[in-house]
Parts: sequence; C-alpha cells; structure tokens
Amino acid sequence: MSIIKKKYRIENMMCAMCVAHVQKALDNSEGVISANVNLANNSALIEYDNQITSPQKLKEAVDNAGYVLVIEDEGKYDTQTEEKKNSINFLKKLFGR
Ligand SMILES: [Cu+2]
Repeated sequence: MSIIKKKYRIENMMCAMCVAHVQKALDNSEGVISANVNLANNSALIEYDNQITSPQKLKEAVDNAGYVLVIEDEGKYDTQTEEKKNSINFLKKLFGR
C-alpha cells in the first residue's frame, strides 16, 4: 500500500456547486483517502492509494462529473525545470556570480 498526496489542476469549476460536484466525484472514487478541492486555485489536493487507483482513474472520475482533471506530463515538467535551471545559470554567468 502506497499513499500518494498530489495536487492536480481542475478546469471548468466556476462556483461552490462545481466544487461540491468535484469533491463528491473524488470522495466516491475508489482508492481516494481524502480530497481537498479549492476553487480559488482551481486545484484539488488528493490523497490516494496508488495500488487501488491512479491519476488516470482520478481524472476519469472528475471528467465524468463534467470537469477536467489535468495530469501534468512528468517528462514535460522535468524539461521545464531544466530550462529554468539553464536560464538561472545563464543569468549567473551574465552577472558574473
Ligand atoms: Cu458551478
């Protein structure tokens, strides 16, 4: 059993009712231990058992409720981090530090 706690972006939420829908979809989804849906940040902090469920299944639950759970592309994320590092190094060189 492995518990994962991860924040996902949720699209299409516009009011407290939307939040309640997403919250319910996640709460009713097998393997979800806790979900904290946040309208202001358009996000959901989800704690789940990754042997029972998966990001893909969480996405299906939210998408079926009429909203969109965004699964970040891990590879893409790494590339962005790498790019950021490179530009910081570039700035450091530029300022001679
Ligand atoms: Cu709404």
